[in-house]
Amino acid sequence: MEGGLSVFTEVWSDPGPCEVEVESFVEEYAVYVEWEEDPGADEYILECAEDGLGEKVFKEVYRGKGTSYWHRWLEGEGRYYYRLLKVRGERVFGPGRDRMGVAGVVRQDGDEPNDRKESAKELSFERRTVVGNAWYYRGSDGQEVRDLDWYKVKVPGGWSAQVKFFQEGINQGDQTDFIGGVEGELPHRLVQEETLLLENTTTEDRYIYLCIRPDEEEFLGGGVVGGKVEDYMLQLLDVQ
Ligand SMILES: [Ca+2]
Ligand SMILES: [Ca+2]
Repeated sequence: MEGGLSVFTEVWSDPGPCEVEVESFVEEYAVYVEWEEDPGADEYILECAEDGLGEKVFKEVYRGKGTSYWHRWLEGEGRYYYRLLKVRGERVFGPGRDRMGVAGVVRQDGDEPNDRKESAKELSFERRTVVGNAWYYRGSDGQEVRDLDWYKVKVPGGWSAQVKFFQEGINQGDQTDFIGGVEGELPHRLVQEETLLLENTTTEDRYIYLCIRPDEEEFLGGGVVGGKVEDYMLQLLDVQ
């Protein structure tokens, strides 16, 4: 009898939390949203509210059994909040916490995903130059959406690699809008055409890592909300 009851409660348990993952700039003018499949739900409802129009007004953009949604054909550059509800029978559960996404005229660079050191992309003599981009946005409710990029260079023991950083439209020697640094050192505001030194102080070949990320205040441009996407370039100069 007890066993039967536990099967009953398991099958008919309420849906779990209504969490969404939101990804910006995967495609031009689009935001990608996904959520985990929940055996406790018959159907999902995804709602969206545009940022910057005062109080958030959520409207249904998807209803169905799927676990992801491409919100396409978004106009211009915009910030959007997404939240999920779950339907089981006649009952609606949620909404969960909303998450911000951003859409615009550009898409993320070809080295994504590289937001963690473990997913760093390699610079080498076969691939000396990399054009990347990164973004930082802050919504009216304080939510932040950001990109950071990890790269690595294989350096022989006792040698160093030199990697030069560029941001278009900045005079040589002026501060760029980016913060960067080599693993193990304090990240700092990058200067136009700055050369980063990736030293391998060990006696064995190893990868030395570097990270590039937006300077939040520069990307906000003095505002409290907003943000931008900006291109940059890295060039492997030398390994010696
Ligand atoms: Ca990037
Ligand atoms: Ca990244």
